[in-house]
Amino acid sequence: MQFLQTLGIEKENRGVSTGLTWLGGGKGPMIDVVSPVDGHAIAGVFTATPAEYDRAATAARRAFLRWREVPPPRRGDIVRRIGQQLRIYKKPLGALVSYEMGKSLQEGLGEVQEMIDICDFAVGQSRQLYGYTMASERPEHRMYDHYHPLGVVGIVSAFNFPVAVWSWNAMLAAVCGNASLWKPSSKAPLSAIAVQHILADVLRENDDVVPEGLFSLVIGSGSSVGQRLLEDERVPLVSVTGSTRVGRHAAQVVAGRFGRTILELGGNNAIIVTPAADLPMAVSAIVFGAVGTAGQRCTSTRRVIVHADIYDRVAASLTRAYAGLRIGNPLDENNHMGPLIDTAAVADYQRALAQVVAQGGQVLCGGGVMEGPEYASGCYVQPTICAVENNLAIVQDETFAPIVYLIRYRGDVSNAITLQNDVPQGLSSAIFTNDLREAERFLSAAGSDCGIANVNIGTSGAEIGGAFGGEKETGGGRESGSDAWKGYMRRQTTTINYGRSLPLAQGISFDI
Ligand code: UN1
Repeated sequence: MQFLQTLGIEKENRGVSTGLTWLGGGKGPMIDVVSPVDGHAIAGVFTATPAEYDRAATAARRAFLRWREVPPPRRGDIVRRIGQQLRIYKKPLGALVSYEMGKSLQEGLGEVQEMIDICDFAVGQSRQLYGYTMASERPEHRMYDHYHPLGVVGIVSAFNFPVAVWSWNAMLAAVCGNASLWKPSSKAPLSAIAVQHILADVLRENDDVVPEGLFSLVIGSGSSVGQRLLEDERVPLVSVTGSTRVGRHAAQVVAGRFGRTILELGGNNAIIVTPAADLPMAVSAIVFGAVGTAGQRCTSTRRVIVHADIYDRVAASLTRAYAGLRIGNPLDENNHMGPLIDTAAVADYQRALAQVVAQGGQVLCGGGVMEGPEYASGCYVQPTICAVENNLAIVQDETFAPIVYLIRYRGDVSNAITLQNDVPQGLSSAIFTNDLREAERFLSAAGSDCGIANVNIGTSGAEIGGAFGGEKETGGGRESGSDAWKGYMRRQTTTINYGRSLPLAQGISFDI
């Protein structure tokens, strides 16, 4: 466990930081972080007291007031340095993510790569905070819009992407001139502490431009720290990744004070497989999408909607592929899938499977909890395939586990699209087909209703260059690429009169 030392993780860690200063010397309750990989206690984290939360939020607000005046490309230069630092620490940080929350090492490294990628993206963005220039209807007038920094951005991240989601938000927020205040999941706080340590050199070497508080961290429970953050008038935007239940509460509290939210909530992502699909490709995509991160990505493949003519073939290929999956320590690169986050998640997995059966579905393969010395943490489960109808209550719900539902469709691709859209969530979706008409139908206005719609690619593993997020109960927010940066700024419309008279818009005359 050399990576723990490399990343500055100690037996007991303070859980509040304003950058170079650590607060939280042991007054708040302690979280004992246990690895789902081997059940060992990794380290303890002291959570924030209300007073410590307040100090961090005050520091973040103060940092914003200075940082907003730093020219954006100069801000981008700091983000570039953060990206460099992440390159140096990619391996140990990827390993810690894997050990703390259980995703495979490959995916842990991929998550850190996602951080590096968003840094690069944000550096470029720092020179491109474009607004439009509009044509004024009045003579000798000029009109344009201008994007200004917003303030402190609250970032509530989930255990499944304990570091990447922070970076999508924090790096864009930073180039846009904002400070950020990060509340990571209390199920994966060590990865957040490690990131804060990784930033330290950059902050120290650039303390002439980077104010203390620019990247602040507050670890604590949802009811103490989380609720405080949602209610905090100093935080004009809160970006929340988590369950629909958490997001609905956050949206209401923040809207109650006219704050903004960016919500990235549950998904119930489907892959449609039509008779015109390349089946081996479709099967690979389904397996990665369903078992990657042990089915705990928001974008995990939860439903596979297959044409009746090829249903049996797809079911057989999938079952064969599942039989070859190796489950075990995710740091061992021979394994495909690691554990779930904790034993409560295992109980959810078991409960969901019991409901599948009770509601008339069928478990085709898997369905059990792994036993044996390698699985002593009690968090390892078998990846599972079920045959179901789309309208079962359990299928309409997001279960954060490696359970994939096979659903049959008949006739035209529009029937598959109807099934795919017939769930409350709307994050990611995909179709496997080599038929242009089917693909374009799926992408059309009458097609997928999700924020992400892929052709011949699975539902998970989006690149950072596109806007990430979804519709309906997924919350409607967009993070990461495209023009998601605009969500972190306030738009100002300016009209300038360079003439000698004062014509009114809409031709109104008003003489005094
Ligand atoms: C999430 O699960 O919250 O598209 C994020 C993906 C990753 C991000 C998932 N790039 O699967």
